[in-house]
Order: sequence, then C-alpha cells, then structure tokens
Amino acid sequence: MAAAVKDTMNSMLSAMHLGGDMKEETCHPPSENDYNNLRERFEKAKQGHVFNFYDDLQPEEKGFLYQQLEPVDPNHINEITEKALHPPKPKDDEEGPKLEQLPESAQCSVIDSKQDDLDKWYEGGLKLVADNQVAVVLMAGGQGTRLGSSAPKGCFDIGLQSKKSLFQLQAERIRKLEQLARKAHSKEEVTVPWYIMTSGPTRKPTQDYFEEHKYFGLNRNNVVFFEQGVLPCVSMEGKILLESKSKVATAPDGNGGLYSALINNGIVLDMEKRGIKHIHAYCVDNCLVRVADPTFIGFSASKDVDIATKVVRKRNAKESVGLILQKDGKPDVVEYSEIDSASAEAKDPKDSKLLKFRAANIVNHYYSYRFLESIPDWAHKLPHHVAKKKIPCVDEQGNAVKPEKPNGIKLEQFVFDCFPFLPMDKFACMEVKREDEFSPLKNAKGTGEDDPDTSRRDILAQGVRFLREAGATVTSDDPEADVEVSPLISYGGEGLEFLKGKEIKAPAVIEKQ
Ligand code: UD2
Repeated sequence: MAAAVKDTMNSMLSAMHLGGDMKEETCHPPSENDYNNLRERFEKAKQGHVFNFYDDLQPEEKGFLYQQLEPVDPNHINEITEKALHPPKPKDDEEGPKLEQLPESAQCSVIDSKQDDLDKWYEGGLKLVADNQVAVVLMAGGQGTRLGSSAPKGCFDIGLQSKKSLFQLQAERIRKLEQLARKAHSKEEVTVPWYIMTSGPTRKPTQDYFEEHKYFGLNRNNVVFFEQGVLPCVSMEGKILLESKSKVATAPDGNGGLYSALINNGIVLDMEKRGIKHIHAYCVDNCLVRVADPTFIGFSASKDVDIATKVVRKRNAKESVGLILQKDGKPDVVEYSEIDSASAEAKDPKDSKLLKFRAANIVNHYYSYRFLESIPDWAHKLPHHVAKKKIPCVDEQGNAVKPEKPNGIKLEQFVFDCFPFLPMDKFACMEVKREDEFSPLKNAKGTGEDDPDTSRRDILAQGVRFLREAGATVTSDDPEADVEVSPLISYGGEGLEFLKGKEIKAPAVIEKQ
C-alpha cells in the first residue's frame, strides 16, 4: 500500500482511539483559537457539555482536557455509540443471522488427529521458530476486575511452590521453545520476539515487573511493550462522561483494540523488519497456555490460513466463553455475553448428548503476517460492543457521582470480530484438550471455578501426567499429588526421559535435570 495512503489510514486509526497515559502536570493550556475550534467541533456533535467546567480549571487542567479530547472525533463516538446501542435489527421479514457449526474442512482436533500429523505439524512449527519467523503477541490490557487484584493479571501468583507468576511461566516457555528449536536445527541464535499489549492502567506495573525480574532471563530487546487505545465512556444516552471536571472518563478499547495498536505502535513494522511470518496471540490469564505452540503454528502454516484459533470443548451451556461457529457462511464468534439461550442450549443434530455449539473460544489465535499487514484496510470496520458498567463521573453541577448501578457504557472491540472478514478457506480451528491447554484465571480465590486454586490444581495435575508419561512413578501421602515441572525443563512433557523408572515423592518441583 502506498506510504501516503498507509499514513492516512494510520492517522485515522489513531484518531479513533485516544492515546495512552498522559500526565496532567506536563500539559500546557491550548491557545484561545485552538480551544474554540475544539469546543466548536464538540458542540456541533452535541458533546459540548464536556467543556462545561472549562473556565474554572487551572491552566494545566485545561491542557490535560484539551490533550485528551483533541484526538477524538466526537462524530465517530456518536456513530459507534449509536450502532452499539441500537444495532441494526434484521428486517422482520428477514431471518436473523444463521448460526451453523463450522464446516469439517475448517476444523481439526488434536484429540482425534493421527500422531504422525501431530508430529509433522510440531516439526514444521519448530522449524519456523528455528528460522526466526515466529513471534508472540500477548493481550495483557485487561484489568482483571473479577479477580479482585489491582495488579496486572500476569503478575498473579497462583500458589505454586516455585511462586512463579503467569508472566514467568509464559516467559520460561518462550525460553524453552527457543532452546528446543536451537537444538533441533543446530542454530546459534533463535529468537521468538514477545510483543506485550498493555492498557493505560496495566502499562507501568507490567513493565516495572519485567524490569524487576530481569525479563525472566529473556533478552529485553526481544520483549516489546505497547499500549492499546482507550475510548471515552458514555452515558446510556450516548453523552461522553466526565470522570472529573478536567478529565474524560475513558476505558481500554477492548482486546479488539489490538489491531489498531499493532499498527499505531509500529509493531507490524517491527515484525516485518525481523522477517516474522507467523504470529501467536494469546490471553494472559491461562496458566496452561502453550506460548508459540509449534504444533499450532505448524498446523496453521501447513494450511496456509490467515487466522486459526484453538478451542476446547465447552464445559456446559452456561460457560462464559465465546463460541466459534459459522454465521452466514463466514467464520465468526458469538460471545457468551451476547448469545441467546436457545443457541447456547441447542443440541448437536447428530448427537443429542453434545451441544450444537461447543467450540469454546480460549483467546488463542494464529495470524499470518500478511493478514496483520492488511489491518489498515479493515480495522475501522471492527464493531464495538456495549458493556454496561458503574462508571464514577461528575454530574451537571460537577459533583462526583459513585453509581450504585450501571450508569453508563464502555465501548469495546473484540479481538475475534475480524474473523468474518475472511473466506472460510483462510480460517482454521484446532480443538485441543482442555486439561492440557486451558485453565483460565478469571475469578477471585474461593469461587471454585476458573480461580487461583483451579489454575494451581490444573498445572500441577499436568506435571504429574508429564512424569507418569515419562515412566516415573509419583507417590504422595495426600490424594492431591502435586508436582510442578518447570517450563525450563519441559515445554509440553518432552525431555523427561531422565526420570524414567524414578520414584518422585509429591509435593515436588522438577527444576533441574
Ligand atoms: C474472553 C473471550 C471469551 C472467552 C474467554 C475465555 C474475548 C472478547 N472474549 O472473555 O470469548 O474466550 O476469554 O477465557 O476475547 N484484554 C486486553 N485489553 C482489553 C480487554 C481484554 O488486552 O481491553 C485481554 C485480557 O488481558 C485477556 C484477554 O484480552 O488477556 C481476554 O480478556 P478477558 O479475560 O477480560 O475476556 P473474557 O474472560 O471476558
């Protein structure tokens, strides 16, 4: 795409999303003329109320509010809010969108694939890693409110004996994978760059955490932090909410903000410079995630798709997961917060014991580089979803309001909303074993599901399976036999031959050969 067009697209993308964190003390007030132009722009879009308190503000407060609002196109905010609050309903004579299962051709399952296919994909993926063509993108901008911790989720200690956090487990899996690829292809230098997307609130604590832990042994030049955009919060009537007299209430623009953030922060350019062709993007809160999984990369590359997604079998009709399916002939995902109960409960016509829609999204996606390069062509078409929230704000008189119930909406984009932009033959879905690859940390301790204890339980149970498969025996006085196998010793259960015939008394940590 011509550079000029690319620049226009890029500046338009950034205009859609407010930038990251600004500091009030460094903001100088705008000139009278600049202020009047901005105020006029907002008044024309019936959003002029955001300047109601402007004249009472201190100079640096005026500067801060100006800096926040200058990049915003209020007409665009009105447009996406209108679409999100009142999505176009199918005309009454038209059927709603037809939800169908994905065609067999777009699916494969690790559970019933032939071993030599799995081996072929694994070897193929490891070769691509060894050729420095594979990168990883971590979506870590979520604020983990359900977990009840203010720190970024990746810092969370799920209670392993090693006290390793999710970030450390993921960093060590990258290190191990680089080592496996170096060994398998006698390469001196193998690098899997790790691009970590944060949001305003998670940016500094995340970067500080990595600095403090010396990047867990990774070369810091290959760990790149970038920030997703934010969007203004709006009232139920679509009016931009003020958090204070001098600050617009904003929220991260959803994990779908990944795409404009990859362009706006020069990440796709950096991938091009490094010769990256295959990208694995994943969700921070899954302690079992196989970062840059060679089997998944090899499978996706062999099918030459633009997007592939890993799924697990949905636990039950109520599980809070998106469902990968076909909508009007295109690959699509219906989020748990938006699916109708009839579709969620529907049984498979071929086997009434199974849910019709059971391909549960686990935020674990493959992208071809060429697809990420095409982001400026379609990112502006990504829809916004409404999340009704309690948003602290100020009322018309400028008094702080701490709402008891949802008083406004956050607009967020979903990372999987670009799937329908693909023809089915450029999309693939790989079903994997939940016990091996998915144990999300969503809820506070004690919830009993998707919480720190279930994460800890699942990763230690996997350690026991790894050892038993390697021919070791695991004994333990208590039934919850737990063995932690460091990712630096084994990425996915391989390389444990040295334990064959050994007896391991749980609890144990396998940290060195
Ligand atoms: C996500 C999936 C859902 C299902 C579930 C399984 C989406 C839109 N929904 O729902 O289909 O797979 O996970 O666990 O993917 N994030 C950002 N920036 C944001 C918001 C989220 O980076 O503005 C990241 C977040 O850090 C996490 C991932 O996206 O890594 C998923 O976010 P979540 O855990 O809030 O999503 P959830 O559980 O509602």
